[in-house]
Amino acid sequence: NSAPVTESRAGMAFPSILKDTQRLLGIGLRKKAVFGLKNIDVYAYGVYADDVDVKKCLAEKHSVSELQQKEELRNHLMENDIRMTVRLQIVYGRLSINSVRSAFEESVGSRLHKFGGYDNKELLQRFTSQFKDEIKLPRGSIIELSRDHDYILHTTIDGKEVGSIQSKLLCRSILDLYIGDESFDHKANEDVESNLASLLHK
Ligand code: DAO
Ligand code: DAO
Ligand code: DAO
Repeated sequence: NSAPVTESRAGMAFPSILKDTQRLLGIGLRKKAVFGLKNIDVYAYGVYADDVDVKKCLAEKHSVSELQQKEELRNHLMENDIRMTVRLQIVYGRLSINSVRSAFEESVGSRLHKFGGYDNKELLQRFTSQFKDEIKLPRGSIIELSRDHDYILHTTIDGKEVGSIQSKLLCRSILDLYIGDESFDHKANEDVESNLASLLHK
């Protein structure tokens, strides 16, 4: 089945397959409280993983019984060298690059700290330096954060690559925002868990 899947709350449609072999496993919504007043829907996101990599990894490294727990499947996906993409589709059309930078430093920064155990300012700056002032992100813009083999993170905006960085820590931190235990939207975690479980039992 290759029909797009629509995120029901923001009404954004996600292709069910990306880059030929990456399958949509879950959809979520990133909200943000502004001025402590109201929540805005900032972007909808879709999490994809390469079918072949997922199956290979599950078959080679672990027996089914070890990975019966759905939560373990989700962690397994984040921890291993599986090609994955998080596709962000902008809902809030008035984002400034400064607010993107500061949100990034806060959310990604907290994960770098969590997994790296130290402040990784240099890595953070290498990444945020990709965010040039002239970038515009109107509603409907598409940002893809794509983890390739060997933990290379490629960032594209509307299909154009804006940078790539090799860092296992950065890849892990980014994925944690979207499908980690304290992700932006637990709905995405549940989707990913049940879709992985069904792939495993196919
Ligand atoms: O939030 O409105 C929603 C729907 C979320 C469903 C996400 C899971 C879709 C998995 C489909 C795989 C198709 C190949
Ligand atoms: O622009 O002042 C503002 C309010 C919006 C803040 C939203 C911050 C979240 C940004 C993350 C976007 C990543 C593409
Ligand atoms: O929502 O807090 C968050 C995390 C945002 C990560 C988004 C990365 C965006 C990278 C490209 C932006 C280029 C201006």
